[in-house]
Amino acid sequence: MAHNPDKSRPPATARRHLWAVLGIASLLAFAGLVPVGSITPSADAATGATSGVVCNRSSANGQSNFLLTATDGYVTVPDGNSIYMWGYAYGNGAFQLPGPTLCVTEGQRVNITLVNRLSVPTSLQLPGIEDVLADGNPSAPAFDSTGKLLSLAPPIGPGGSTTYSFTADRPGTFLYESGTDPQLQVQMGLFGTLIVYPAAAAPGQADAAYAYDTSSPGANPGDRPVYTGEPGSIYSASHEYGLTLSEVDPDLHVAVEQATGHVFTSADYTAPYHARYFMINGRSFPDTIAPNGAPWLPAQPYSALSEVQPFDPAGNPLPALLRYVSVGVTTYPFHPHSNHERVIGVDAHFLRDGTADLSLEKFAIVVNPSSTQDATFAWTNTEDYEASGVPVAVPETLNLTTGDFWNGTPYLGKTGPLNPGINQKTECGEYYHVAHSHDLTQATNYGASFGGMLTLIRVDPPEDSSCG
Ligand SMILES: [Cu+2]
Repeated sequence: MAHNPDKSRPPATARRHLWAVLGIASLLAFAGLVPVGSITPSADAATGATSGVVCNRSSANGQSNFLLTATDGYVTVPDGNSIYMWGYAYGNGAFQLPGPTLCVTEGQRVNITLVNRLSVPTSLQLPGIEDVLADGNPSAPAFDSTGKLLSLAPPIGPGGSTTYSFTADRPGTFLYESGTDPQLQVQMGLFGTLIVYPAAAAPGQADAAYAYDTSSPGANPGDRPVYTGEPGSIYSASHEYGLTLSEVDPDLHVAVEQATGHVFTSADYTAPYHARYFMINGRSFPDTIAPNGAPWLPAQPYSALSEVQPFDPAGNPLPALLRYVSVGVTTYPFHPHSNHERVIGVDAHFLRDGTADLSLEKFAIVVNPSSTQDATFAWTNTEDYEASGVPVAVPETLNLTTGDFWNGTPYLGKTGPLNPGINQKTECGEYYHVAHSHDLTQATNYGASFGGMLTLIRVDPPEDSSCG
């Protein structure tokens, strides 16, 4: 398969531009903590939030019905490159990466119709979901006449469609992805998240039985558990985030784009596999921290920024929830700076043995391919940053280039005069921790450090809820 490898290389000018944008903030970021200016919010129409899970719901008569279209499009990466992808559109809408997050309630019958607008056969598989029907028949693997596996689910030819039906019989975080030649089609972008919420506490429903502490003045009727009947899985419903980890070999994508006249499969790609881009929610840093629905990322709608306020037993007692999904070909050791995260569930199973709660705090959230993990996170100010400031040396003003990601102060909850010529900074007094793959070759954009599978955790001062 002949293709032009130069097409996948970002221009040098784009790489230099990236460095200019990141500048001093990146250095501070890897020193441990980075204070940044506020990002202009672009409110998500569905939730009103600038980050966090954006649910697609389509529930009627106790069932959830979704339409997905397998199609193609392009995503952008921070070095200026544009990458050909396949992906799932919501309904008849536009291509997006990752596919739309589908939210259903435990016990519901779920029907997902997949329309194939690609030039190759495809299908849908839902790891961990049992008794899936495809157009009313068991969704079984398909083999050719010699017994070779063709597809993990009945393949849908170009222009065709299939409806998958199943009962969401347990809550948790699932993924959906291509079941046909997945080593190629998932790499190309055919993946998304399925969230099953507990029946007892569906989104927006209060459920006193799960209240963290009903005597607490901070008890929030919107708080809910990840897992039915598991108080250890309760989180703040307004602080729920999805982090889908993936990677891209751009040469492979060029080869697929340029293939014409035959069905391109993973067997046709004989060049060495070499991932150059590493993504969270289909974005590479610094795009990962842009808000949901950022207009300059039309095909990559999901932010990977997490937003919390300091833990407070009275005012903010509940942790945030991070739903990790991996669709890569390797294991990603994802490390959030600051406080550890508590892994409470793996592959939509709460971690327990009998009566023993087996959830555990982790330095690195190690997410395996085609696997999910649920982790809770509460930020406690163990270093007393509010009093002592961030432990990085602030450069002299003469040595400082003030860019998009520097707010002029290293202190949480402190605001002050703006640097000369700087407007609309230091709006919230918030600051940011880095969270990234601890395999630092994956925190890169085509080899350039401080990119890729890297995002931020935003900590807002407790007294200013309007910035949360
Ligand atoms: Cu780090």
